Amino acid sequence: MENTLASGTCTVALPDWDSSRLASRIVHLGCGAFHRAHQAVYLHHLLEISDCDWGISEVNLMSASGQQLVENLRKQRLLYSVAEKGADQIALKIIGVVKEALHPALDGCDGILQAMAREQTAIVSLTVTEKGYCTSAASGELDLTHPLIQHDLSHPDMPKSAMGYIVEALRLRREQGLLPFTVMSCDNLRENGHVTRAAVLGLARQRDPELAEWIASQVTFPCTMVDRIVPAVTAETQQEIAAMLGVNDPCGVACEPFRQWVIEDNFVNGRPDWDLVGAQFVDDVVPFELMKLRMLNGSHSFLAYLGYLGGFQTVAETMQHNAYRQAAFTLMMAEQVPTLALPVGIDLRGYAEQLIERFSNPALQHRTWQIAMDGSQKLPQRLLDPLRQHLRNGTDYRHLAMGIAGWMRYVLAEDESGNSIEVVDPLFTTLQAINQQHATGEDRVKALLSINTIFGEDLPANTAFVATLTQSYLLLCQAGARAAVESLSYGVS
Ligand code: NAI
Ligand code: CS2
Repeated sequence: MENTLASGTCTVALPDWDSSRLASRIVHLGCGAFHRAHQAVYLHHLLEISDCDWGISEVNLMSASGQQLVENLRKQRLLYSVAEKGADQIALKIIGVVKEALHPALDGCDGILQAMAREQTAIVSLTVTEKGYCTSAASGELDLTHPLIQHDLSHPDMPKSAMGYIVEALRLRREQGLLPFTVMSCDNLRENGHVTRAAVLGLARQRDPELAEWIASQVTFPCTMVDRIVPAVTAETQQEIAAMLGVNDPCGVACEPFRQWVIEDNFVNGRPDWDLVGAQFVDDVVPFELMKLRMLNGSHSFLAYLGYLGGFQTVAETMQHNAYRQAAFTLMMAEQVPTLALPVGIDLRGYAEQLIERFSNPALQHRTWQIAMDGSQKLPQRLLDPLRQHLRNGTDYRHLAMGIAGWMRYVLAEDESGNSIEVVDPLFTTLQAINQQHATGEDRVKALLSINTIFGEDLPANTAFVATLTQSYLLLCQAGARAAVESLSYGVS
């Protein structure tokens, strides 16, 4: 990377510090596209304007592609590029915050646990996707039957799950008399800090109640709201970055220019001053999280299922269709906003209008298929929590019902032209069994509603909801996604 950058065609500056300035004070689990374009970018900007020495030890716990990324980072002096793509402008940055990159297949469990248990490690942050917490999506409680958790209970010093690594690293720190670290989730879960705490304590209690007590009293788990649309990297993205850099960067990512980070200011062992570069520290993140999960992610999932079924490849393409754009806005304003309670001064209409514009960014190529992934982990916080509020209040929820119907039709794994859909979901086996027994009609809706880790016990028992959902589902199957979205025609203008 070094040489070609020097002779390259772009005006991109390399960071004017090298990794010797950095101490690895943050261990980040889940060095995926989002982390590289969000938390790492905030820290990069902080290093640009201050003499802070916070660096990141990047860890991927899973997959061959995660290992490949770690190997590639090492090959390019731990530098990589981020392309911020607006509708008609691109800004490219070379990010210089990574101090080391680790993977269990390269460094062993020990290498990773040692990094987490080093005295200087003050924060362990996570973007391990919703499923990485091994919890039930409906209740947020640790799933003790989860295969990774079962493994970690029988091999506690050689963990596989993110939760197992955190518990074992905290045990080592306690044994060595070190301060604990803060555990900071940056995943799209409701009350992500509370979910992480419940999962970590759930596992620790099974291992050693005294350790669990120490964690409960010493470790903090701040909630965060994180936002930046970062599509999965494609060959096209890589070519585009290579054309700007004059060199291939297999670790490069592309994202939108917008970024937001709201953080509960509750750290036990210090933290960077991220607020100097645009992050917001608050006492209570939950209202911001709910706003983002329901308005942004809720409408993203709605657009993903119904957009994919309607034949649209990307969110931006879907947004060009008037009925979808109108439906996304009405979903936000008429069905999500009434379920929120934000501090005074937050302009939710302005937020919704900005989301419509962000979703319409043609430069992003954010695939509906990508957002549709892992729906069993996403529906509760995006569509089902607000729906419950409407059921309690007796208010209208037809867009939410159509979004859920969209998921039910999508996981049938066959599109409207009879082509197969590659459904990616940790509950795929359960979904497949339902597809085989109940491919159509009312029975299918009932069978899917009986997955209680998604829908709980209350929703399948609510006859009014089941009737509305079934009606939406049948309409969607008979008329197709585009007509079903058009049928939601009342709008907020
Ligand atoms: P990605 O697929 O690029 O990266 C996922 C990361 O999670 C990889 O490092 C992978 O090794 C790790 N991972 C996956 N399953 C795991 C498991 N069971 N245990 C431990 N690690 C696991 O995805 P990306 O785009 O980085 O998104 C990750 C998460 O970040 C999302 O699920 C979401 O919660 C959050 N996020 C993503 C945004 C985006 O636009 N991409 C924006 C806001 C939040
Ligand atoms: C998306 C999110 O993939 C998805 O499910 O809804 O990753 C979305 O892009 C981010 O939350 C934006 O901050």
